[in-house]
Amino acid sequence: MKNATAHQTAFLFICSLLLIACGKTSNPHQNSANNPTTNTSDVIPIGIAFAQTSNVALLGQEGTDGVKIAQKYFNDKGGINGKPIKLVFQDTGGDEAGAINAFQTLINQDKVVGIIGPTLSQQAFSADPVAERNKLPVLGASNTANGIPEIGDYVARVSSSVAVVAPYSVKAALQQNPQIKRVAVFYAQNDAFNKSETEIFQKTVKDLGLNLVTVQKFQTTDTDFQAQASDAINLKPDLAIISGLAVDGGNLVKQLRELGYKGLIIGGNGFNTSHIFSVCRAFCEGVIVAQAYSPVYPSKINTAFRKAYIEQYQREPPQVSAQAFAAVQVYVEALQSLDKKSKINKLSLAQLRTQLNQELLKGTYQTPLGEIAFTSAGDVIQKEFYVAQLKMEPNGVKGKFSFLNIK
Ligand code: 1QQ
Repeated sequence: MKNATAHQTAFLFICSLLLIACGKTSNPHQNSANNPTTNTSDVIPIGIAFAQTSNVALLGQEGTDGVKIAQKYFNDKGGINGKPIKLVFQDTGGDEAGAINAFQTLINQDKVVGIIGPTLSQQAFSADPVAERNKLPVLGASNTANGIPEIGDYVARVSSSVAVVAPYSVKAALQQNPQIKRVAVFYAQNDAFNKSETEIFQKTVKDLGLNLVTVQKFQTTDTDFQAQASDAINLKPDLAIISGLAVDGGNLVKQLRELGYKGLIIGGNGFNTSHIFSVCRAFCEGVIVAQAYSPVYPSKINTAFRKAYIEQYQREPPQVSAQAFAAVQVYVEALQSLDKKSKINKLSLAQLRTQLNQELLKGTYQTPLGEIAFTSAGDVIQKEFYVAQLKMEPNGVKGKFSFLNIK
């Protein structure tokens, strides 16, 4: 009896090991190095390192939505001179360790030619150096903190910096209410992007001659903002500016309103997702958010992207999805032009990664974001920016980003 139990235990143990192994290889998002589909002679693997789990998953999902539309769009058009691209997904979760793991798997196991990601700047500062050391390009599609392109020669981004985008929302708030004088600023102090964004907001406020009455700090994991909201309200601000991610930022909006704050609210780039609606609901009404993308930008590729997106997801494409699409486009067009110069299947993986990095920085791309190019450091050069205001249906469940006319 004892022996039988021991055998059963051993049997179960082996089974679970097998299950883990099977689970790993049967995951459609994970291609092992032995899988022939990762061989660049059949398809060209591009790594996608977005958050699929954690409190960052909502933003990560919008990136995933955008790259999937791009994969189909560019493969339908013939891929890289006849050869399709294949996106290989690795979940970064919401922290630095998860992003580093995802990068390592994409580089060493999936043998991708380049990476798009990670979702947060906070993760990029840790994970991008891994790509730099391994000499393959990484394109940020949603990293907006100052200093991202400067991480290294292999690091670039299609997501415009907070330094460029954030001031537009302050100007739009002043356009709506020229009486604004007293400004309360809130920011998540445990996140690199939010720390970078609040510096820009605070500088803009001072440059415009407004009175910065308080700077309140919180964590992206916080749910209770009563102390910060009451402290700020006591100072009678007529504008509140929040740099946080969607869930914490949305809850702060809700609690400011519940405590009686009536003035305008600006949300930073962390608010740039329709998932914010379900957090602050009716209290989201009127929140102002600057944008690096407009769904109605008049171009052939944006019209095609928007149509495909609406067909697939039944809503307007958000900024992060458009940026993620643009990142795939940069890889596709840079690979196409590289292939014309020096047949890419003749290159070793190391050569291909290095030459692709050089090639992508040289190009000009007509993307859904408008025309983009790169500085020599790898920062995106983009011309058009926008400001939207959240408009909620009276039931507080559904909402939309309503684009403002800014002068
Ligand atoms: C960053 C960001 C995030 C809010 C985008 C998902 O801009 O971390 O840089």
